[in-house]
Amino acid sequence: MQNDKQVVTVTVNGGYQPNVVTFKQGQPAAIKFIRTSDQGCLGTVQSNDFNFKRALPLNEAETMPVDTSKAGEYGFSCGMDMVKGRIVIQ
Ligand SMILES: [Cu+2]
Repeated sequence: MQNDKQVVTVTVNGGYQPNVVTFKQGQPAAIKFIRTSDQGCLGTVQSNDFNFKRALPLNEAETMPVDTSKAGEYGFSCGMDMVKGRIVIQ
């Protein structure tokens, strides 16, 4: 179906896996973050591009809606902006 929601799960375990997520422009999308390890400084995830900032309790999913109306490259990161991931909308 054309308007199926695109949901990608990103595992947070000292880094982001995957750390590049691709979505189709114009279709509803979200990233589901699941932090499975308290390694590193990844207890918060944020995206200035999508006006999102959320704590990530261990082993609980947090969903970030992604606005796919404009093609381009966007980012997310840990709370200190050190560990980064990319979102590609095309
Ligand atoms: Cu950090």
